[in-house]
Amino acid sequence: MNKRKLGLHELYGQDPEMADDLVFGRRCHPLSRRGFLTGLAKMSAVLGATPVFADLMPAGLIPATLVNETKPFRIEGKDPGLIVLNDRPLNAETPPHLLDDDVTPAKRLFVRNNGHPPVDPDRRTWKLRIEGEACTNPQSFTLGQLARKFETVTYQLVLECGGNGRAEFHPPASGNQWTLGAVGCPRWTGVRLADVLKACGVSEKAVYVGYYGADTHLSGKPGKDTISRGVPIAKAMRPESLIAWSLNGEDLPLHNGYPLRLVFGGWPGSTSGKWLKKIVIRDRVHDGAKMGGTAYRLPCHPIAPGETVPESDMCIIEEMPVKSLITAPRTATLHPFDKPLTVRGHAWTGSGKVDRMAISIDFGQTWRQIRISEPVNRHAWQHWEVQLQFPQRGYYEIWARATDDAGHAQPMVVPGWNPKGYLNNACHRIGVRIG
Ligand SMILES: Nc1nc2c(c(=O)[nH]1)N[C@H]1C(S)=C(S)[C@@H](COP(=O)(O)O)O[C@H]1N2
Ligand SMILES: [Mo]
Repeated sequence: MNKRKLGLHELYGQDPEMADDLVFGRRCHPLSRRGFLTGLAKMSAVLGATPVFADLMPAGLIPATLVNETKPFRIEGKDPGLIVLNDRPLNAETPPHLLDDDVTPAKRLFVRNNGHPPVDPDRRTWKLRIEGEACTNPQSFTLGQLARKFETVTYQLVLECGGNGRAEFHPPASGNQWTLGAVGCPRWTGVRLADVLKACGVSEKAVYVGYYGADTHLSGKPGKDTISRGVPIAKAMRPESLIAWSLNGEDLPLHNGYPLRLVFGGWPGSTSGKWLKKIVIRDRVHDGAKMGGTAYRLPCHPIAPGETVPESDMCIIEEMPVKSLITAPRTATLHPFDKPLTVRGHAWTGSGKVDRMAISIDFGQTWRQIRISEPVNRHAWQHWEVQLQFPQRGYYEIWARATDDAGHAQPMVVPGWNPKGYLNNACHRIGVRIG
């Protein structure tokens, strides 16, 4: 069953949980009954006994006793409503109605892992190393040293995967089929990357910073990086570019990088290295894993859908484009005609800020301009809310469109096809029945 082909009218009158599953494709996904099992200890705990021939068990095989498990799939510390797109590595997105909070709770922040997180990392002994060709005074820091030597700062920053919205591209792009929920905006606490880099000596040759994390490659090969990306030195030096150890005042969740990570608000999430072990100050564009080829790069010039692009014509993604989400009501809501409907959500952009927000209930024929809040700081998402009255009973779609301060508006249709399906910032739309 393809969730995108499912008419919304088919969902009304269903048990809301069932409707939710259909809309978000949970029941349609082949992984829906899989267990997320890493390591013998965890598997034993789930099964209630140690599998005796565990080392003969094919990787990725779901223990038969769990195959008919009907309990929802759970990720430790995460909301059971997250949609698991892949369990090896773990990738899970947050449906829009669970992104309604102004500040995204840790349990509702999506997870995008390229490999396996480190096993039981310890924040007390964790060390971060700063070095590289353009670093004149290489040093290592514990978390305690970072906190003592540098000013602690907190910013609310949007983290969005470059591939968010990939599921809508045609021809399809390979990779996790993110729909809308590979985004969140929690409050991050840590130190400024700039302060740490300056203490370690940034030479005039500095062009880029790259990161290395402690996660392990799916192949199990030691020393093989899962991902090692970075940002140009100018972005690294911005005051909101962070080395963070805390999310909403708590330790980072394991899957979101515990105990230490980078956060570059407004840039592809892939720049925000998790389980951060090392930063290199480079005298050239960083050339770590997933910096080349089609990874996190776009054709430098527009192309036709499906066209192949020579590597030399691919450019690294920098700022993320303007985008918005409708977080209330959830799609497929039934609402009484005589009561105004509260519609709300967020809008954000990787550069500048969002300065116009518009809503349509007539498939884009007319747009109503609505108020949008100021961001609490640069790269925080902004909020909007409106009460809608409908002309008569019936089915409507609510469309939302944000425009940034440079005049870029969200497109109504999926924009610029590219080989890996990045940067889909098409307008979000929901269906409601007013009855
Ligand atoms: N070490 C490491 N850092 C990483 C990744 C990873 O797999 N390993 N994934 C990146 C990608 S592609 C994204 S979108 C964000 C996701 O952050 P989150 O899982 O905390 O939401 O982390 C980035 N940092
Ligand atoms: Mo990502």
